[in-house]
Amino acid sequence: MKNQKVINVYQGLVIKFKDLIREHEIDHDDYQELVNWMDKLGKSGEIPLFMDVFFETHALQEMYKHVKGTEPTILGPYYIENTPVVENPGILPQRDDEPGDVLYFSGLVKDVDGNPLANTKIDMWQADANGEYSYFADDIPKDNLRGVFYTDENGYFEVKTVAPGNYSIPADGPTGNFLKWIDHHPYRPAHLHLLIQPENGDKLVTQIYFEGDQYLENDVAQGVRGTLITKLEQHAGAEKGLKNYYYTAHIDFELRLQDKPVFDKSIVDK
Ligand code: MBD
Ligand code: FE
Repeated sequence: MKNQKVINVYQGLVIKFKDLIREHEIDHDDYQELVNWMDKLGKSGEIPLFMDVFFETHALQEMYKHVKGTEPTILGPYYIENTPVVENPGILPQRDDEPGDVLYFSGLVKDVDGNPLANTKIDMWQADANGEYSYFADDIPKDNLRGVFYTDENGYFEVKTVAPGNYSIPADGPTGNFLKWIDHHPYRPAHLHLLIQPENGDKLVTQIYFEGDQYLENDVAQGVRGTLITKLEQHAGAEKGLKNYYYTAHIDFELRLQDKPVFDKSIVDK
């Protein structure tokens, strides 16, 4: 695979790096430290994490700066393909004693002209109430809080899950070290991940956030967009036969069917 734009970015990095070395009068010990840190980043498997935290959001903003509809945001490093298909309305796979507050999350999927999009595939994944993702934390069952469902004939879906917890990116590895050095906390606001694939059109990679979250303004990964914030509405549990209160959250999506492909395969020259 040869992608000239990617080559240009790497070449630009080499040039900028030389400038930085000169600007900061880097000596050989400094240089060795840099190499060691990069080596650790690679060996720890955190390169995707580091890239997604610091750069992915900018690539998406560049790509969508001139288009209307729901804004895309970071895919992040924790997406898993082909998780279980669940009913709509349905329940995201979860433990019998899944910790956290029950959340009924619903949405209406339309195109940018307001036409409902039936049979749209929605891939959803999220951290549990403790901020941990299945597949990336020990002792969480496979596919926990991950699933795929399809919108009904009105473009509507509803899925029962739990409210995601505040999320900290791993703080002990090379990415966490780097954040300490630059004096930044490792938190992201609580979020739901969605990958939305309409029958005819391009997919939308996005996330949902909630009003009042203390990290909306200073997300370590800068993934928050105004159109992606909704509200957690609290309800008395009795009406759903629950002992505790529960939440609902709703959001409308406006998908671009032709404006601009999300992944333009034509720029990749195999
Ligand atoms: C996440 O859960 C995430 O959503 C992003 C964007 C980066 C790191 C971890
Ligand atoms: Fe995430």
